[in-house]
Amino acid sequence: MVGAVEQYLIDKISSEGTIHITLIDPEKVTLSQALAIAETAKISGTSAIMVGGSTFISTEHLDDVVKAIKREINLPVILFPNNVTSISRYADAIWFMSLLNSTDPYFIIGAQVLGAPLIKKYHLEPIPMGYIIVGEGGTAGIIGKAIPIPYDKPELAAAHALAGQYLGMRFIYLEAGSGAKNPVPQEMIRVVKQCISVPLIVGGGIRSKDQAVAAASAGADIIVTGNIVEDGQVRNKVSEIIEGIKRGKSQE
Ligand code: 1GP
Repeated sequence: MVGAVEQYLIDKISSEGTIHITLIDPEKVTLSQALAIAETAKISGTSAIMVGGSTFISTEHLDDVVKAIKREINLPVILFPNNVTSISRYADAIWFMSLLNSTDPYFIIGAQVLGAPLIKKYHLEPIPMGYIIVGEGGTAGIIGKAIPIPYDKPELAAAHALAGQYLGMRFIYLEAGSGAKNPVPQEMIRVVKQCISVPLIVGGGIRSKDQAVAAASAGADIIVTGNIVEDGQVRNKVSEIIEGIKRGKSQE
């Protein structure tokens, strides 16, 4: 069943074309920094806040970050978990994600089995998503024991994405890894997008308006940026990226 947050994302994508989501890694920010990022990102036109990181996190700090964001801004907060410890009862929804190209069954179905009862107990909205690590893969690739799909093998990314869709996942995420030197190339986005009919999320290493516009025009429905909001230039950067995406779409 499609829940309220998922419906909100779908409606936004159909009315605006590509949308932007801001990722906050609770491990990298204090409470007040998280709040400042979320507020400025909202003003800049971001559509939702994702909270999560690739490594270790105290659930207490995660809860505090999510609560603070929820108190201050009225955007959906979606958890982006790396493990069962990344579940906060205070969020609105959670990407219920499987790392499709992991070599470890724990990241494909194990953590999900452990987390599912907690998600039910907390009344979090699960949004089924197939997660595919590409290119360098970064920390997420190492932690998730993935075999990252090389950028020159877009057809392999498309096969993974289609398999995810056929398994019932309602979003597909192409992840280059946070801070990746090179974001997902246009060709890979294009080939994957042509193959699937569910919304495509693209993230990792997107730092400039041009990179965001390139991803949007290749077919990304959702663009996620994280790192750029942690360096104190959130307003300029996020506004620039969102304006670029919108302008790019209106010129198509
Ligand atoms: C990481 O895709 C996200 O999971 C965002 O990456 O931090 O490089 O923007 P950046």
